[in-house]
Amino acid sequence: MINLVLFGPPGAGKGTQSENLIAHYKLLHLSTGDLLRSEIASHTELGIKAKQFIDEGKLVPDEVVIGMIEAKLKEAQNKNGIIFDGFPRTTNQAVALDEMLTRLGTSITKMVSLEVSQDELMKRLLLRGQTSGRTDDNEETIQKRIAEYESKTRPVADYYKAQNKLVSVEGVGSVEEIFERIRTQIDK
Ligand code: B4P
Repeated sequence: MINLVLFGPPGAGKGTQSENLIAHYKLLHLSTGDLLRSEIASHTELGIKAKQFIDEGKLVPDEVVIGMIEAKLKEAQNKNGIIFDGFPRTTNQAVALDEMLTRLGTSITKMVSLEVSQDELMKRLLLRGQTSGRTDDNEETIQKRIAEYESKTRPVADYYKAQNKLVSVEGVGSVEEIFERIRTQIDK
């Protein structure tokens, strides 16, 4: 099994690169951002709670996202592996993920970290905001999301570095160029 964590700040291109990776390696895609947005659209209790955090640019509490991932992991059984997109975003989530995968007799293969400057992130997300309808793609909320990333999410890279699983990829260039860089790292 190939189990990948796709990592990077908001707008780094995690969702974009996931699409190519899923098709190429036949992986199950688990995006906590997509799962949360789908809960919000369905007006579930979880969605109503999550929306308050997302609209403020804050991370949704760990127990909410960990529970959501645990429920979805069962779907991975007939796949080559899983791509975790936007999860884990805190060290607590990373520890919980390791425990869940150990119980399933598997583990994370690599974490791919997409490196993009803050100016470029802001540019991309403001552009997406013009058409996405996402309530968190406005300048004030993007600033908060980047700050939340720096304080709570960036340390997750050290967690995987300590396990010798972290690989960094330059995340600026065409979508195809970046995909080739990621593929080279995974196939090593
Ligand atoms: P996510 O949905 O994960 O959103 P993201 O970080 O904004 O997106 P991503 O990096 O995937 O960007 P994309 O490819 O779309 O999270 C949203 C919110 O949900 C979080 O803020 C948080 O509140 C909550 N949440 C999610 N997971 C959580 C967790 N585990 N714990 C707690 N809370 C959680 O790319 C962005 C834009 O750039 C797109 O418009 C794209 O077209 C463009 N782009 C991509 N690649 C490009 C390239 N090479 N060149 C130019 N533009 C590019």
